[in-house]
Amino acid sequence: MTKNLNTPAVATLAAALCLAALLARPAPAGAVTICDVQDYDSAGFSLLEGETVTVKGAVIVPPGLLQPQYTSMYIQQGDCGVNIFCFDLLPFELALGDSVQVTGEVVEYVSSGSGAGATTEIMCESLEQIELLSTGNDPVEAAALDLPDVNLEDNEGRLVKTIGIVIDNNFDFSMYLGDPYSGASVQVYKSYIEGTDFSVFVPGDTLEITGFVLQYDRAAPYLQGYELVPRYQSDMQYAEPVEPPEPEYSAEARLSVPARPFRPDIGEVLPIGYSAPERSETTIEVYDLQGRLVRTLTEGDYEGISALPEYYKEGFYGEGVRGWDGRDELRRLVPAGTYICRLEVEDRDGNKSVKIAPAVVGIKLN
Ligand SMILES: [Ca+2]
Repeated sequence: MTKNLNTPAVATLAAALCLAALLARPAPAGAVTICDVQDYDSAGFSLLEGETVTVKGAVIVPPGLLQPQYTSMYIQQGDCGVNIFCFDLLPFELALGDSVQVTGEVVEYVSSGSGAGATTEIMCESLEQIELLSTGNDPVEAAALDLPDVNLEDNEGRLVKTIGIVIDNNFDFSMYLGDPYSGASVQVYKSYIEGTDFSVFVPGDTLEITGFVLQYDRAAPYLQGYELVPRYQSDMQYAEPVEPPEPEYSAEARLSVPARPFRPDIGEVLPIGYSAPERSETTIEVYDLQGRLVRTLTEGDYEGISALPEYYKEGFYGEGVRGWDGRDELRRLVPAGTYICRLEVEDRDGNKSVKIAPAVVGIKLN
């Protein structure tokens, strides 16, 4: 029996919802979220480019900090921020955390001269389009990002913070923060007015920098050319050196055995590749198709080979290659045929994982 949705109760609920919608304060025409404004196409441009929208957000870069002669500020809502630009100066001050509502046209600023830019702006036509909704709020907390995750279109206009090492600089306008483990770097750029003094830092300093992400890309598609812009000197703090990242192991063990037959009778050895979580107990065995244990490869015929960098190896037990020479425990050559390699791993928490793969012992075909 199927339920009939056209019951009086459902009809009453729908009517109540309609009434609630009518009673709610109507949203301004064109009301969208800042994340809607920052949603982008394959060229890196806003999907709302050219449209007039109304957004709400909290001030993360107040007017007056970037440009003295215009109103240029950044506001953020959720994980998305955007530049607000007016040619006129705002007649009132705004503080960090103030909540504002802004109406304006979504513009992708690209310099007609250099073709560079692609920072998304909401351009207001009159200052009446900027309305202060509330003041005295807590400032927006900067999102803590790993350095390689800063240079993304998703972060443009947003307040973020990251830790890196000063690796290179033109201390007048910009310096570079690097991540020694991934090789990624981020350009840190000076805010337009007095802002920030990079000359107090030297290469090798580890800094945590808070700032908004600006884009100054030089060619389409506009998905590169990001700069991290600290607003104040206090946005740049000395920090502890970055720890090497935890090696990424899958929680599961992996076993890899070549599918081709190997010829132990002429001295070939089958390389059995495996990996396992750090410091786990690892056993590799070979069985015949009747389920009889043929050989335990607890002692590698090959040395374990780890492709990981040196600093990962400490305490590391379990990625590498074991060789099977096609012999049983008594070192007798096994008959040609199919065998089963079995990897059993028990991690530090006692979780067991078993993987099997076939191995084929071949013979010379006349
Ligand atoms: Ca952009």
